[in-house]
Amino acid sequence: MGTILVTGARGQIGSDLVAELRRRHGHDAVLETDLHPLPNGGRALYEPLDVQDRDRLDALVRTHQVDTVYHLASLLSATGEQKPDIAWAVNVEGLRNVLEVARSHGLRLFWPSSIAAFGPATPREDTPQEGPLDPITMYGTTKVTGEYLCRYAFLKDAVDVRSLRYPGLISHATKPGGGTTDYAVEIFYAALEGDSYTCFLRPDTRLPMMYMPDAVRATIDLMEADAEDISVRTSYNITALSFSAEEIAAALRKRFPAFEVRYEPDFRQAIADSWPASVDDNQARTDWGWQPAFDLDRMVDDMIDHLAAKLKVAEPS
Ligand code: NAD
Ligand code: AKB
Repeated sequence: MGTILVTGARGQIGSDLVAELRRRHGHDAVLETDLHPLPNGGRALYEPLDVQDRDRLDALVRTHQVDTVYHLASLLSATGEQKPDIAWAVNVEGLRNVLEVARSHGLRLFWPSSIAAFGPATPREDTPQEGPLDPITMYGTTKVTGEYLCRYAFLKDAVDVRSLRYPGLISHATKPGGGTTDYAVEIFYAALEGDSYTCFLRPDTRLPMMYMPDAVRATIDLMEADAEDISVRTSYNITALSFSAEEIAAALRKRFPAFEVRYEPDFRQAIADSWPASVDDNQARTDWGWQPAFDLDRMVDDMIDHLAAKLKVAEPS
């Protein structure tokens, strides 16, 4: 087996995905890459890599005998609206670099899309696998472009590239990196640290979400599925649960009765309003057996356990 290279490995998903890949395959089987050199040497197998630098990616693939890439480097939806040129350069040109290196070295590739690929013309409930893709953001535009670039690479050059349209992801290891669903993580930190929380979305804003252990398992399951079972070469819808901002606040209030949440919607409200509230992921369930494990209550309890330990605060009763 060759080395697994992960781009954007120090981000919210990468930090959990790398840990799970190393648990399964061994520490030295996974090469982490991200923008900046590590502050201390550490034991990590790590190389700085800007995905806009195709030659360096190619050299790393050769040197480390890479056979699989999880390409996570990206700007997210909120940052993408503030820096649209960089979002296009990193998300689209970066993906083109990775696809070209995957083609020339025969690599297997995972690349994530997002619910941000959808837009106002899409049915908001049970958004179908094959619905219209009409994003209103630069981030969503890069995701739709990316989906079609992946399918093109598969059809034209037989690149084995697989993809999931992740919903908003909730995790405790690494804070989220500038998205519209970040509130659903920030709200846990506020509750555990004894603060109130000011939410940048309206209380009734309902979005599809997933707990990180489910997302990591879905990602690896998709990559391990038999090629003949993969019928979607743009990107698979997947989801686990949908909740509104006031529903997650209420779930937290069961454990922190004094927890206060205020609502001050900002520019991210329009982004959230253009996304699905729930997603139909039957194609993923049928093709490769996708099944989430965490519902809202189980996720909230697990997040609280882990964050209490991380922040060294007492768990609520
Ligand atoms: P993140 O922002 O937490 O991490 C992204 C990482 O990419 C960061 O560590 C950053 O340093 C790195 N990066 C940025 N520019 C780079 C460049 N030019 N070269 C190399 N690295 C660069 O993002 P994430 O949440 O881990 O998301 C990973 C992928 O999953 C992205 O494609 C994102 O669009 C997608 N996704 C995430 C979510 C979510 O809720 N987290 C939902 C849907 C899709
Ligand atoms: C974001 O909010 O930008 C991401 C996503 C759903 O793609 N979490």
